[in-house]
Amino acid sequence: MRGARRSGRGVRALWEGSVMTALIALWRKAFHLLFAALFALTGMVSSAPSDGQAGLTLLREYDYLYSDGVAFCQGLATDGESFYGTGCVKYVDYNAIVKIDADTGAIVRCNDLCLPPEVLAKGYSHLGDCAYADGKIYAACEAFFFRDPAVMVFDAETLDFLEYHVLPREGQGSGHFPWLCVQDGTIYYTQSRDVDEVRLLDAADFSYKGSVHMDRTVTKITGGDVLDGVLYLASNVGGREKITYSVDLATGETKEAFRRDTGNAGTEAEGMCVSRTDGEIRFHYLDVVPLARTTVRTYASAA
Ligand SMILES: [Ca+2]
Repeated sequence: MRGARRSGRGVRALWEGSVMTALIALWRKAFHLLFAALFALTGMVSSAPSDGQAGLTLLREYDYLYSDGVAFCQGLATDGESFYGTGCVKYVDYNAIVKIDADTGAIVRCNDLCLPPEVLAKGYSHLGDCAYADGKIYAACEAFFFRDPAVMVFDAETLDFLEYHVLPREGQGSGHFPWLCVQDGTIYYTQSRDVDEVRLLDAADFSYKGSVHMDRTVTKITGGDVLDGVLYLASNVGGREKITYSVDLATGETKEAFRRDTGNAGTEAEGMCVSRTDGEIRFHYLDVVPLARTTVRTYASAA
């Protein structure tokens, strides 16, 4: 009897889930047409972005209208072959994870409403920057009132939700948890504003490993990734030019590494990731003009 009740609920949840997915698909089509018409009428709102001023050369950009780009307006990760993106719309409990062909920019898979109802019920609403490691996507996630921020884990192939882990109390700080990255079994993260330390988790059991003190304070940090012992932090301080900081993880020395002209003063710098393929180092950034477009920009580094 109990089993029958459970399966009845399961069928209803499945039906409700497919109705929601169909509604989102319809919404997406309608808004795609609307935005395409709008941009055709008004032309591009951005001037062409130029190269990073200190050692970044723009190689490629993939541009998406809001109807598609909302699904990855927060986080960006790569395994070398694909990009992975995370997105959310606060207050309406919309959240998503996508997989993008890195060679073409085509969205090959999208999991709308990727957080299960029991996780949403705990107040988790804001997916931030994400990272790829060992076939999984890890994403920073904040809850209402910044209580108990958690790492959400997804299968990188299916994009299905796997599990979540609340940050240990001593590593929660202000509760702001905008981004994370994973490198050699360690999860790195910071809070968003007035950042003067990098916090570390053990990726195996999500226990707190301590922090690296930075020798200067930076702010509005929305993404980060580690390369060769250096943590790169994307900042969303206003204006069309966006700063990337570097933090030497051995000494805490923090410097401005790059400035990028995004071509639009309304751009928000969101998630980022760094990749190395055949010795070629690439910096990838997610630039979002709210309610308009999401752009993935790839740069070569002279460093
Ligand atoms: Ca990332």
